[in-house]
Amino acid sequence: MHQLAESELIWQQCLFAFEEPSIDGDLSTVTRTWIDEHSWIDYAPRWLHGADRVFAELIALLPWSQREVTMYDRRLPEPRLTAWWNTASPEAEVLPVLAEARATFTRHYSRPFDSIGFNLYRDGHDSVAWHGDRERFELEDPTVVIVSTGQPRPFHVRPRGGGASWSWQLGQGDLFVMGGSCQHDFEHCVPKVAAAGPRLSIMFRHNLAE
Ligand SMILES: O=C(O)CCC(=O)C(=O)O
Repeated sequence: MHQLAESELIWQQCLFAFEEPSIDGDLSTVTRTWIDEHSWIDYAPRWLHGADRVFAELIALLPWSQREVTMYDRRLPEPRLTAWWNTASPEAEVLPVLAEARATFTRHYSRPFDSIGFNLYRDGHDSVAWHGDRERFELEDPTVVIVSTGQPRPFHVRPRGGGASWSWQLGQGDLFVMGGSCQHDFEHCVPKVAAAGPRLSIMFRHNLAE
C-alpha cells in the first residue's frame, strides 16, 4: 500500500465545495453530446456538491497503491495511484454519497453498476495514456461514469487510432459519462501537463463484480 506524504499533495480547497456531499439524483443538469451516430457523452458540471470534502475523505480512507504498466517491453510504475471497490467486497462503498451515486446511475442508465475505481493524479506528471476501457471485450455497449474531484485536468476523447479530439476540463464534482459505442470506437486519456494540483476521479462501472 502506498503511504501518501502530505507534501505529495498540495491543493487549494474551494470553500464552496467543502460543504456536506450531495448529488442531483435526477441528473437534471446533464446534457448529452453525440460524438458520432452510435456514441455519446453525458456531462454535468459540478454535479457532486461537496466535492472537496469527498476528495479529502477518499484520500484519507482508501488503500492507495501504485500498479505497474508495460511500456516498450518494460514494467514501469503506473503514473498515478489507484484503489478499487466492488459489490463483492465485504465493506460498504467507502462514503454514503458514493452508494447514492451508484444507485442513481444504476436507475438512470439501466445498468447494474457494481464496481468503483478510484484514480489519483497527484500532479501534472501523473496521467493515463490513450485507451478504451477493457470491459468492451465482454460487454456490447458499456457505460462508464466518471465523477471528478480535486483540481480540473484536461480529459480528451478521440476516434480509436487517432483523429481530431474533444476536450473537457474535469474536476470539482463534474460528472462525465461515456456511453453507446464509446469504448469500442473511441479512446480517452488524461495527458500530462506542466503543472496541476491533485485530481481524484471516481469511475463507476457495471457487470464487473464476480
Ligand atoms: O481518471 C479519469 O478520468 C479516467 C481514467 C480512465 O480512463 C481509466 O482508468 O480507465
